[in-house]
Amino acid sequence: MTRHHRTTPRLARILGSLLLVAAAGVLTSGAAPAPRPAAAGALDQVVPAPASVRPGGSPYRITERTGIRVDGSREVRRVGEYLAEVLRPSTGYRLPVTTHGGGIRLRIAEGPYGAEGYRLDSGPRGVTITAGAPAGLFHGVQTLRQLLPAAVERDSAQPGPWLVAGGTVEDSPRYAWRGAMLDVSRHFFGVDRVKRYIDQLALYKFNKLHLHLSDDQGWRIAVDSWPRLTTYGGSTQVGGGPGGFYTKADYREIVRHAASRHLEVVPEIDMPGHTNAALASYAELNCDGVAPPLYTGTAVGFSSLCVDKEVTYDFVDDVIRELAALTPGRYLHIGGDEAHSTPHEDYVRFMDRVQPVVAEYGKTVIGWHQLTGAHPAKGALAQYWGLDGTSPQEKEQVAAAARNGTGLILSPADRIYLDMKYDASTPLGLSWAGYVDVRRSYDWDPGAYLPGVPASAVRGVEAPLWSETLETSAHIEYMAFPRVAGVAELGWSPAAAHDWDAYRVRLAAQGPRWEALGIGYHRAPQVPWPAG
Ligand code: TNX
Repeated sequence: MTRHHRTTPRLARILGSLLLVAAAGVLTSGAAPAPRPAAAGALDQVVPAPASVRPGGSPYRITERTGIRVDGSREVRRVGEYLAEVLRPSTGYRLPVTTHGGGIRLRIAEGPYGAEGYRLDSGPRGVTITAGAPAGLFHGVQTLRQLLPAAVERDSAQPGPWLVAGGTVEDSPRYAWRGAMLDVSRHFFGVDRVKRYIDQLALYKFNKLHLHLSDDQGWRIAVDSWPRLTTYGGSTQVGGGPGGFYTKADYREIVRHAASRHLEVVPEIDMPGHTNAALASYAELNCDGVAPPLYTGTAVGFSSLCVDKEVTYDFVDDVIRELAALTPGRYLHIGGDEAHSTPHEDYVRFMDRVQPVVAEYGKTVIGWHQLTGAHPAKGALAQYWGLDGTSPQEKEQVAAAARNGTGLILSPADRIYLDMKYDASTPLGLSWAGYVDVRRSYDWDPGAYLPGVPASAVRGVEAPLWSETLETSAHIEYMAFPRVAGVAELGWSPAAAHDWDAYRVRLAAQGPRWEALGIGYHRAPQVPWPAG
């Protein structure tokens, strides 16, 4: 891994000012600026691109006298503490979080911010982030991080100087749903690995973490009323390793950590297909009463819950009740994809019975887009994972549901499946949806993607990361970075900001940040990364 050269503080100060002068001369629209070393982040180098940026005025300099001022509320103070935790190790400053004084200020106020927007004002006297709610302050803090030099992300003292370019950012998201999905079933990822990914997603203003908690290869969440789901059904994974599962305490810890990063956890129990781990754990769930063996391969579409048996619905009720009780968020994902061994009429009957159970426990249904072939419940969301080559009939089925009120989350497999290989030389991942290079993952418009879908039906985007070939955090990061940043921009930035040539330059400036954070990203040749 490359590290930055250490410059003397004085030289760095001069270099920093020169860069700021250069940055101030760059307009936010028009021709892409030439790549330059990303020492200090300029106002126009943020990912995802803010809705509006007005560079100008002198920078603010964080010093040993800087404090972080918050208003009274606990949630605002938490955002302040989070910012302090980011800044303290690299700056070496105390950065007290207090309700008086100056420097960096986080304030809640009425204004045009919405649930997640913010305004950031930076000048010689300080930086103020204003928002209507703590989530907006948190997203503003992510912008502030990118306005500081990449070395701010290191976990040991760095020379600085810590300049924040002068100007104003006014920002709010295009979509309310900006998700990432992690498949913890095919290979199990423990609590610390999930937290690490959450922290990385927070950098780019994601607000949903969808966990794929069950599949043929493993059941990963404790259900007290059906204990063998985890003790047996969670005991292996793809390739035959030991697997694993989350206790309820583990899961609460993930939910708590995600909430501290303003992400909502969306749990998925996939059904009626993708259920071999459950069927192997309880013989009575099988139509023939015989439990199949555990499965450690990577085929799909061979398992189904028994739609005709009452015990199936007792099981589903128990699972949904216990999972809903663990879920402060609004949504519960019931899968519904690739139910190839469930006859269509059975699939429809099953979904007709199961969706009301989700509502009964106070949650809103999400299903993979095959749910639109049944009767999506009122208010349900469908997650589209088709590709360019998906048949017009299937696309129209989804579009008709959207016109009928079903909201859509877009996860096109040949665009933002992060488990697809970048190209033929990618050592990890799959390629059933083709190769997905960085440009392909970024260069499409969610608002105009599916024909016949009203723009208002599109709730946002979500990048799934299926884990058939992925076992470690390093694997997750190599596949997610840099593409996940592009998904963040599709979800957050206004359509008018979309421009591959400008984006690839902004993206390149993230490389040194990822190096500072220890994220082993793919140095895709389409991006002009600064020399490492
Ligand atoms: C399709 S996408 C699947 C998953 C696989 C994935 C691999 C979806 C809803 N089903 O079961 O893991 O492809 O890319």
